[in-house]
This record gives sequence, structure tokens and C-alpha cells, in this order.
Amino acid sequence: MEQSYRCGFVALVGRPNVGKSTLMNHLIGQKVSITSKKAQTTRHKVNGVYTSEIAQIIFVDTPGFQMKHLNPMNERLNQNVLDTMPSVDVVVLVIEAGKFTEEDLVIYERLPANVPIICVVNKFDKIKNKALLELFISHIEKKYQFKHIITVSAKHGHHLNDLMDLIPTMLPESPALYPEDMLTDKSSRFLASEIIREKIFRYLGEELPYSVNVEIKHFTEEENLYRIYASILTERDGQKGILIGKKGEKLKKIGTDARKDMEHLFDKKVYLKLVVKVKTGWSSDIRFLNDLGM
Ligand SMILES: Nc1nc2c(ncn2[C@@H]2O[C@H](COP(=O)(O)OP(=O)(O)OP(=O)(O)O)[C@@H](O)[C@H]2O)c(=O)[nH]1
Ligand SMILES: [Mg+2]
Repeated sequence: MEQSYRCGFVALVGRPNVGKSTLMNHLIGQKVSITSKKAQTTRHKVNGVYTSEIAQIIFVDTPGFQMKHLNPMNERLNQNVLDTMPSVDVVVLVIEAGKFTEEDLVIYERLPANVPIICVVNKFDKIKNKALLELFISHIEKKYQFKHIITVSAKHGHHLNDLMDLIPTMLPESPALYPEDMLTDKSSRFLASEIIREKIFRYLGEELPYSVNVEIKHFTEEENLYRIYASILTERDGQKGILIGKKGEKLKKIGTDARKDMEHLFDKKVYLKLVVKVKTGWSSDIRFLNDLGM
């Protein structure tokens, strides 16, 4: 008998920095969600679509659940994550190999009871002692109600096939919901602003807090080119200076790297112009967050 097609939603949840976005990008084979060494890189839900002969998996990458710094922005991010979960078919709780922290537990306890949970133990490449890793796995196996536990390295692409073989078996029978060549439901405009934000995270070490945001002012598609003008919003003059750097060097690097990533993702030439502006207090301004769609 022919197997019927399956399609469904899979939420990737976990504390900041465990590798949710890296995992999603690897699974769908394109970078649609930005990643960095810092916690709280992802601020919006990003859907990444994977389509095969037998199934379509719609991954929902969520912002890391934040317990440490509770300001209006983080509370809203947390609420958005909680709102996503009951409506998905599978929850993937991403944790770091060898650690099941207090924060992991808080998230685990809030997972909906009626949705099966896969625990993805990521970054196993960082654990040299494999016996310890096995002990850790058998500990969480006994202690928590996971349907499956899979050990992977998202960054190095190890054991991801196991996960991709497993997920379709847990999805409902359904035709594909998105066109087969679609990788994300986010607009190019949104992806452009995220790529710029990723480069800012990458180039600014620990110097800049999270009070930076990107606004796309102008985005047009010309025959062979995307023309993009963006503002980078900071909270203080000092931050603006850091972002621009000596003789504008930092801003130039951010722009060049962002442009290259965009050209790769959009498969088109990109003209990118960046300016840095000061907008005081945006990260605690609810109206402003609404305007940004957060
Ligand atoms: N060694 C190692 N590092 C990894 C692995 N997967 C992800 N990382 C790194 O972990 C860091 C965080 O990855 P992200 O994918 O941005 O993490 P996230 O969970 O999406 O983080 P937030 O969006 O902030 O919640 C990055 O520096 C990744 O390169 C892995 O398998 N092994
Ligand atoms: Mg992320």
C-alpha cells in the first residue's frame, strides 16, 4: 500500500544559545534563521520549511526562553513561545549535552501535555567523555517524559538524519501546506533585517548590549538587483560610535558581510546602504515593539 503524505508543525524550543536556529538551518539546508554565540539572537518566530517525497515539515524556530533578564521585550518573547506550542504536532526541546539546567526544567514544565516531545541533546561534539554522555542520556530518559531522545551536533551536521527520519512518523497525514520550493514564510525584507542584525552581533563582541535593532527603510527589486536601505537603531550615542567604528570600519564590515549573505540567500545582486541612528529607550517602549511587530 502506498504511504500517504504527512505534513505538520514542529516547534524548536529551549533556553537561549542551545543551538535551535543552527539546527533548523541545517535541517532545511539554508540559513533562514540567524545564529550567534550570544544568548537571545532570535527575536521572532521563523518558520523553516523542509519538503521531501514523503513529508513536509514546518519548523518553527522560537526565541530562547529567557528567565534571567525580564523586561517587557523578554516577557513578550516568552509569551510568544508559549502561545506557539499547543498548536504544533511535535515539540523539539533542544538542550545542551551534559547539562539539564534550572532553565531547561522551567521550560520542560511549561510544555503542553498533549504534544509529543523529542529531546534533542545538541553540541555532543563538546563532550569528550562518551561514557559521561551516556550516563547523562540515561538520566534524562528516566527522569522526564520524552517520546524520543536524540543526540546531535547541529553545527557539524552529525546525526541529523536520525531526527529527520523520526519526525515524519510523528506528523499527521496531510497534503503539503506550502509550495515545495518554499524555504521560509518570512519575507525577503525581514530576512534582510535579520542578516544585518546577525552581523552586528558577530562584530560587536560583548561591547553592545541587546539594545540594537534594524529597520528596513527601503527595499526594492530591480531587474537584477535588490536595493536595500536600512537604519540601525541604537539607544545611546556611545553605542552609535562603537557600531560605526574607527573611520567607519566596523559598519563597513557589517555591511559587506550582510550583503554577501543576502546575495547567497536571495541568489541576486544586492546594493545595501546602512545608517546608524540613536533612538532612546526603544527596548522598553511597548508601542515601539508593536510597531516592529514583536
Ligand atoms: N560546538 C557546537 N556549537 C554549536 C552547535 N550547535 C550550535 N552551536 C553554537 O551555539 C551558538 C548558539 O547557536 P544558535 O543557533 O544561535 O542558538 P539558539 O538556540 O538559536 O539561540 P537563541 O536564538 O539566542 O535562543 C552558536 O555559536 C552556534 O555556532 C553544536 O552542535 N556544537
Ligand atoms: Mg535562535
